[in-house]
Amino acid sequence: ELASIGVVGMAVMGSNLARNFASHGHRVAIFNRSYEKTEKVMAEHGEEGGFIAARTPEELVASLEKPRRIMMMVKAGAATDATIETFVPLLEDGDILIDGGNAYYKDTQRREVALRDKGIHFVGVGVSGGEEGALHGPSIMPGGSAHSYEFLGPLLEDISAKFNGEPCCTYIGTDGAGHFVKMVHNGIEYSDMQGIGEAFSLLRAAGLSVPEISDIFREWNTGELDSYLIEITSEVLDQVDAKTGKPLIDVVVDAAGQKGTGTWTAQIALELSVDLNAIAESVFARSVSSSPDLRAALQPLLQGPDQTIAVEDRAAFVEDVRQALWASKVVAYSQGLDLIRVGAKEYGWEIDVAAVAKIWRAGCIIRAKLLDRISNEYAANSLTNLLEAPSLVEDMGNVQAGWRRTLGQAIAAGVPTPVFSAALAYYDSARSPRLPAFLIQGQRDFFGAHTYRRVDEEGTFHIEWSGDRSESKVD
Ligand code: NBP
Repeated sequence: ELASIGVVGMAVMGSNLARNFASHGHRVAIFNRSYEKTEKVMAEHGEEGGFIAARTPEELVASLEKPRRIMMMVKAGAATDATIETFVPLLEDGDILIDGGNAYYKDTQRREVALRDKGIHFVGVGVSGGEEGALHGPSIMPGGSAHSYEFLGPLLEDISAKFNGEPCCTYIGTDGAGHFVKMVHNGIEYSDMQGIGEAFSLLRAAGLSVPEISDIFREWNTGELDSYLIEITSEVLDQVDAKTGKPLIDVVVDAAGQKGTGTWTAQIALELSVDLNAIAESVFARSVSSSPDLRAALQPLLQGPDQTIAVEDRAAFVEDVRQALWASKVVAYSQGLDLIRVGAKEYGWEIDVAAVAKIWRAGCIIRAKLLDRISNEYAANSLTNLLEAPSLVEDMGNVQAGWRRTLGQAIAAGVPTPVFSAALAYYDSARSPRLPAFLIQGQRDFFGAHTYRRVDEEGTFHIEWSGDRSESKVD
């Protein structure tokens, strides 16, 4: 009996996805560059379902139904190109080659074009949810041709996470759209994590103990902030180090790593002129954390307050911090979704933002109660930006006083809050009737004759700054 799908790459993600397909009753052919990993999967999990262990790429291809569906789960970059080179000569017109790795969407666009010329559908698929998600149901963001989704979609929807019975998998758009959306998902993930870190810093600066803060996060997880990342934060905070008896977090080096998707999100935002400052700050926060030379040079020198916050009403302070975290999260999501809107326009993708928010409600790392609300808001209203949603306008209005109080205290105490601060700057910029850009335009016209526009007349204007300072209409 032929297999419905092949999975290439038997490291943790590929083997878990293959097991997920098998546990849903699909026959799966598996292959890994080095056969030992395939053997290990067969030895440990071969009984779980219908696996075909292929020793060679030719064996894998021969074991698949047509049109063939082959999902690569290999290291992003050169490994993906090498795997494509291995399989393409063995494939036929109409076969579907899927890249489920964390590819850069521009690589996906390049690969899609190259394979389209050979009659092969190349489908870049964003997969989120880590190891557990891959095994029990990830959130899946497929790109590629709409035609390929007809053959592939049902299989992917089958193994995806479900939210109220709805699959967390939907066709995103052509070529690199799926990987683009996955990239933005990861950017949002960065800001969610940094925002939680900032809330923690503020609570600790106010003298709360780690177990007390863990309880606060657990409590927050029952309300508007309900999310996977808040939930696991409590668990991380509860962990006691076996060697020292201290909270584990007190012995973990404060240098955050990254693999690139957050950086790509910020880079593309710059490229497409989208204000993504909250997410970008979360990328920079990781950069500064992992700059030991800079920190060692500056930490003993720079002066400022001692990073403690004197709190009279603890409950009120905790509530203010909660509001600051929630508001910053809403801003970061609105920025990420705005990048998707602008990216879609740039690349000609028809991305349904409500559907994207829907498939992020379960399975992925940023799954959160807020996403259900966001998908409903997008479905019910024609929104350019999430912050326009009527119920969010109201709630952001209600929490902004607490958000400002939190930042006032953070700044006075010297506690760094880059995401909370950037998000508030965005909110205030967006609500400003006038931004000081008029002054920048004046300066640009002064030194470079870059011209300016007037509020009361069409056209572009220039002042003879070094002459009689008269205004002329340029066009
Ligand atoms: P890795 O990213 O560690 O990749 C290991 C796999 O790549 C192995 O199967 C390895 O084969 C294969 N490979 C390499 Br390395 N170089 C190769 C080459 N030149 N030709 C063929 N195969 C090659 O595995 P992973 O952590 O399971 O992740 C797989 C993909 O899923 C990655 O793109 C990752 O970014 C993405 N992803 C990961 C997560 C997560 O939570 N880990 C979540 C979402 C997406 P070998 O055994 O022969 O060396």
